[in-house]
Amino acid sequence: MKKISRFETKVIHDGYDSEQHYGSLSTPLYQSSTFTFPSAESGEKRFAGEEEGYVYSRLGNPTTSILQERIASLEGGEAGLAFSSGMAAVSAVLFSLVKSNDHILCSEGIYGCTFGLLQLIKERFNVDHDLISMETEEQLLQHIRPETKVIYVESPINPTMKLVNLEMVVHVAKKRNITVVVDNTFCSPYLQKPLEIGCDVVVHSATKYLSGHGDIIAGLVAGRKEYIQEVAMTTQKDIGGVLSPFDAWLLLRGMKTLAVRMDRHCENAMKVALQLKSHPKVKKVIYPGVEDFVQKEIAMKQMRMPGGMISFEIDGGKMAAQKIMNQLNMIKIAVSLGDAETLIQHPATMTHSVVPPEVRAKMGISDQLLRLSVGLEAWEDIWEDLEQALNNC
Ligand code: LCS
Repeated sequence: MKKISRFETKVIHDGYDSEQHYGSLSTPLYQSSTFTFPSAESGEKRFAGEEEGYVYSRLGNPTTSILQERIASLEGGEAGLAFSSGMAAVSAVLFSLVKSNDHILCSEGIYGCTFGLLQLIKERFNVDHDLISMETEEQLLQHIRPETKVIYVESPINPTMKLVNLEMVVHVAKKRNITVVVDNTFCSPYLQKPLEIGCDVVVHSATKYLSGHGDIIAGLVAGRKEYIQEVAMTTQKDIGGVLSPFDAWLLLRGMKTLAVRMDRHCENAMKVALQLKSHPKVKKVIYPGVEDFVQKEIAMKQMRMPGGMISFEIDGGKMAAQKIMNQLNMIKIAVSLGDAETLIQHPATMTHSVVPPEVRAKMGISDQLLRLSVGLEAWEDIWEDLEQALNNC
């Protein structure tokens, strides 16, 4: 097949050739835990890596392989790997890159469970970390130690929507042989491609925009072939957080509409953000698409569009935030994001409740911050629901 270069086409076709599967238009689902060998000798060779072929679905599965090839192609990586959750992906990547006494430099603001994982590996395995805002090269250099092995970045950061200048991070890391890992969950490869900027590894909670339908928990990783193979045969194989073939199949199905969904998420979010900004009860709207977004230049440089996530603050602390959530009708109160349904959550008591209050404050997560995952409904319906909730509080 002729090599395809446009994202909207790649997301539907890459990694799959129907002619090799009896012409099946839909990706076949190989719902099998194990694979038979034609002979004992063949089994021996497959275990020794001397013969191509599947062995056991924790080590590889044909449906999952299609998904892995697709995410690699979309992110501009050489290879991809699928996991049973975003956290399985994040932990497998970190465990593959650090050992005791190493150090991780991390963006100040990360998903609550990633924060929890960093605490765990510090306490149990003596891998230290620092959370820093990563605003300047000087600040990064001040915190890099001889034992720093990884710079771990979320951009946009969950839930504060702060950005990290990926080009700047790569510039600093490359000279020092430090691996740059980017959690690209909030953007998806349609909006941002960290590997093309020079970052080394991309991780995803594919539970979110990539799946898009709120029906699976999944993680994906993309990067260089040699590195991905090493993770596949070490921290994935031996810890075991692989994606089930059925969930790989659902994810492939969901991903086909990624580009059209992201266009609509972004369009809706822009309109809702502008309305929120003009409402007297809203103190602050944090959305990379609005004119007064402080890191507008970085957004324009590294993101195709501003995304579907908005954070906003109202007056009155936790009580006021909860009151607004309880007033909503169509918009659902739920964690997760990137689904067709608009979701609202309160980071201080939900996704980031495991982060100590003083660290939350430093990250910019106040008790009156609300996070909105703008869905695919008519934007007027999303806004009317928010407006009536704000007016009635
Ligand atoms: N990375 C980011 C940026 C996330 O937002 C999440 C989950 C993960 C990794 C972990 O992925 P999972 O294992 O859940 O697939 N974020 C969530 C959130 O903001 N609300 O609910 C889950």
